[in-house]
Amino acid sequence: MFNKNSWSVVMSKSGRSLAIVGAIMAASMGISSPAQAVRLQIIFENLSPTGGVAWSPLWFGFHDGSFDLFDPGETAASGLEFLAEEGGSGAQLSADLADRGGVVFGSLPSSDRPTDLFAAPDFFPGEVDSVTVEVDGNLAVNRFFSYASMLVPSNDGFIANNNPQAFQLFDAQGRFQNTTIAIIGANVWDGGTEVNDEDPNTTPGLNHVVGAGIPENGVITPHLGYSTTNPNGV
Ligand SMILES: [Ca+2]
Ligand SMILES: [Ca+2]
Ligand SMILES: [Ca+2]
Repeated sequence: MFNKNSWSVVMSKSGRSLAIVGAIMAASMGISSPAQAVRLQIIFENLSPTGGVAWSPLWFGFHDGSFDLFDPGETAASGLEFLAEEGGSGAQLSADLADRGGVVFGSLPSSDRPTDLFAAPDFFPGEVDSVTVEVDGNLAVNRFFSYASMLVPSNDGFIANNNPQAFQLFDAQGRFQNTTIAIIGANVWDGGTEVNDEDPNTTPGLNHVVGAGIPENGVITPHLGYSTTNPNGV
């Protein structure tokens, strides 16, 4: 179980601009000609310090640059809302991407390890796992990479790329671009869909009940970090 003092390390205001909480890397494992299938390894590492935050399985997808996961100041779409509130595999995001013609999408869970704080496919501090995917569609069209993951524990905290064209893993000719994405505390968003009461019953990673939580009816904003005055005392 987390305690308040330990898992506020990364999200404290003083640390938000400094702490690197995660990194995603994509490396080519087997390149053929640009028009053919490419095998990639996607690596997700939680760089939070001991006692820091965890992350739900990493959702990822490839698309033509038009698949925009969210906009700050706007209401979260249902697929992102579910991921931000419940974690999970991002199945609805994958379905949405498939509808838009994306060629590869999936979820990277973390392995069970003796050091895990509880049984979950979440990335606890220091954990690194990878998945191998084959991108066998039109690389020049499906060349942009997007990701999303829930902040654990939280009501509706998440990380994801706001700019759908921020990460171009293949250039216009389909040639692979080695990519590392560093994510810091200031890059964490609040989904605006659930009040941050940080009650264990509404907070995945604690004593969570799926679907529980107080509707926030808000918009996506930068996450301000864990509350230091919340009477529920996560
Ligand atoms: Ca694990
Ligand atoms: Ca956007
Ligand atoms: Ca919220």
